[in-house]
Amino acid sequence: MPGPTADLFAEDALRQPAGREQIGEQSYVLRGYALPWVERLLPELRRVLAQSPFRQMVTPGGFTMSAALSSCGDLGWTTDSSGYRYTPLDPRSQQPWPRMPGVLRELAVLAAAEAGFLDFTPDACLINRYVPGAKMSLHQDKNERRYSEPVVSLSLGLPAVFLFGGHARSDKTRKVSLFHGDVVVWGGVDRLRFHGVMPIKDGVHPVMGPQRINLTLRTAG
Ligand code: MD6
Ligand code: FE
Repeated sequence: MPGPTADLFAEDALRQPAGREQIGEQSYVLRGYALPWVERLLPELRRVLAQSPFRQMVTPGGFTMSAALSSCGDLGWTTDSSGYRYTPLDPRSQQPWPRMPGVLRELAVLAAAEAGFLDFTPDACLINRYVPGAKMSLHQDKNERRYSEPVVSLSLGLPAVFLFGGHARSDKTRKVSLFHGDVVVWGGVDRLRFHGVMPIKDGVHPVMGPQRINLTLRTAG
C-alpha cells in the first residue's frame, strides 16, 4: 500500500501539466510553473533562511500567527504590537534582509508576464512556513506602496486550500487547491481581494517534508 508520501508524490506528478487557470479577472494559477526551477531555488532558499530564520510573529491585535515568517529582498514584511509594515532591516538581527535570489526574481518576473503583467519589479519576498494545522486568516495585501504591480505567489511542499474572496471580508470565497510548484499571479482589479489559507492537512511532502512554504513577491517600496 502506498503511504501518504507516495500518494502526494503521485499527485504532484500526475496533476494537470503547466496550464493557466483563471481565478479572477486579472488572476491566474500557473499549474506546476515552478517545478523546473525548484532544484535551483532550494539552495538559495536555504541560504536566505540561514541568514533570516523563520520566526512566529504577533499581530497588532496580540495574536501569534500560526505561520512562521521570514523575508528577503530590499524590504521585508513585519508585524508586531505596533502594526504591519515593511522594513529594510530584519528586526531580529538588525541587519538587512537577505538579498533576493536572482533565480527567484527571474521566475517571478516571467510568471507575472505570463499573466499579463509585463513590468514587474519585485523588491520584497515574504516567506511563509506552514506546518500541518497552520493557516492564514482572510486578509488583504495592502502594506505595499503601489497597487499597480501584481503579487506573485509560489507554493512549495504540502498542498493547501487557498481562499480567494472579494473586496469585503464577508464576500463569498472561492476555494483553490495549490500544490507544490504552483504559482499564483494576481493584480490589477483583483489586487486588493481578501484571501487566506485553510489549515494545512497532515502529511509529508517527498521534497519539502512535513510543511508548506509559500513565497510571495511584491513591489513594496
Ligand atoms: C499563502 N499567500 O499562500 C499566503 N497574498 O500562504 C498570500 O497571502 C498571498 O498567495 C497575496 C497574493 C498571493 C498570495
Ligand atoms: Fe496575502
